[in-house]
Amino acid sequence: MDKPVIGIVMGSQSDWATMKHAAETLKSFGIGSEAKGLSAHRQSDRLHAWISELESRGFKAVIAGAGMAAALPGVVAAQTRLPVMGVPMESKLDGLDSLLSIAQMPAGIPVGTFAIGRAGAVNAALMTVAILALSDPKIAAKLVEYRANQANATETPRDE
Ligand code: RP5
Repeated sequence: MDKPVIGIVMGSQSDWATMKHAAETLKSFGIGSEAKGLSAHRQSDRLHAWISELESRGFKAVIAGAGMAAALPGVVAAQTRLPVMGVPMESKLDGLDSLLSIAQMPAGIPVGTFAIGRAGAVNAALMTVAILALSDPKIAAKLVEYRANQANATETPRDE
């Protein structure tokens, strides 16, 4: 596994059950990630310290997951020029609270916002894979292979 190039940050330990799917997806492509639990509300100083070093450490993107009043992805995006993928957690209002908190960013500071829960964590990781694939032919080839395997696996329904 190469050195981490994708940051994965979440607002709580309770988010890891969802966010681990982003880490596992990146790992399946041989892409290293660094996971941190750093709440925008509870650990704002530590969060700032972590974000402020990402670019100089060679990171390429950040996946940020949070629930409820999910400020974290926007707060991360405000402090880095790296692309930020936001993953809404399933939470008190079935995740709609998280989804709207992450998606409704004012113009100027974008957060790419994904589906609620596991699907969002997987797709956020796949989006970062696609970004890395733009400048890495090996990752691009793996992404093509992943898509082909997915298509083959879906064609013949089976018991799981
Ligand atoms: C958010 O509040 C976290 O991202 C989490 O999804 C939610 C609840 O946090 P806990 O009370 O489980 O720590 O900040």
